[in-house]
Amino acid sequence: MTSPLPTPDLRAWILTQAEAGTDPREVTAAMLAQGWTEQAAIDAVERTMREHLESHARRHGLPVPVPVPAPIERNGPALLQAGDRQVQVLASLLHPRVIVFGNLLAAEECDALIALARRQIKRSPVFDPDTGQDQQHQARTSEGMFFGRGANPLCARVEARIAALLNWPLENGEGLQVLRYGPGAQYEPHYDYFDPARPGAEVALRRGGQRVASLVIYLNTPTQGGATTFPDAHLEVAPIKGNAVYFSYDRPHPMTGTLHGGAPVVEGEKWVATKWLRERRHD
Ligand code: PD2
Ligand code: ZN
Repeated sequence: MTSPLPTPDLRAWILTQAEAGTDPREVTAAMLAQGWTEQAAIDAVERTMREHLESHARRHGLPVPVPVPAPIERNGPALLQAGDRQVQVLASLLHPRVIVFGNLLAAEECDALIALARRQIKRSPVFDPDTGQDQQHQARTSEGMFFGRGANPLCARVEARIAALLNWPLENGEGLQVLRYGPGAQYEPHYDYFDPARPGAEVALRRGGQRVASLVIYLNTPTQGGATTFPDAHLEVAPIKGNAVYFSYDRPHPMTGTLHGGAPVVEGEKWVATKWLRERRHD
């Protein structure tokens, strides 16, 4: 059954509540008191917000926002059951949308991923937005490799766990990328989405659409340095073995605030596994 459309007055009231920062649960509760069913109220609020964001984006010549994984709610549980593993929510920032997860991988899983990746690792290419090809680049002095999705039982287990944690289809995920940074190696600040204005984006977007979120999993703890930095948020996430930093971007635009980089490793080495989530199936 389709839900009734909100009237212009109701839309205006929903938007006023959103601007005032009212919890959406309070908004739907007030609608229930007016005789709306719960599902119809949720649909009306979501529709109003989506249409408002879309018309705002169009008026300002910005890309239209798309759905992204939303793994946690505000002030929600500190522990999440992500398939076969209990994961901690260590920190959460609303803008840019960044979440730090603890205990995503067991130490043995981190060690095993490093051992599997080590055999195939080479100097990391960077996606070239002009050609759509991967190229060697000074901005990224790490070495890396990609596992195809489900390349081995460990990757398959980790992918299923990530899909459960993020509540995002497993098929929308790229294969895991493993990077190794030696002493002094870094990854200069960049965005993970494909810049649609660059000619190379078309090739990348054909397979699964845009990237909408990233999950950088720390496979070891460097002795010093190697934080993942978010310059716009003045945030540094410390690389701790088994933990992960998640960030989402609902449109390919700097307004998402998701500029991020890998700070130089000062002592020791740093290993990460990055998972990128697409809008659609990435086959
Ligand atoms: O290793 C990191 O901290 C890092 C930083 C920025 C990884 C990536 N980007 C990435 O894999 O895109
Ligand atoms: Zn990145």
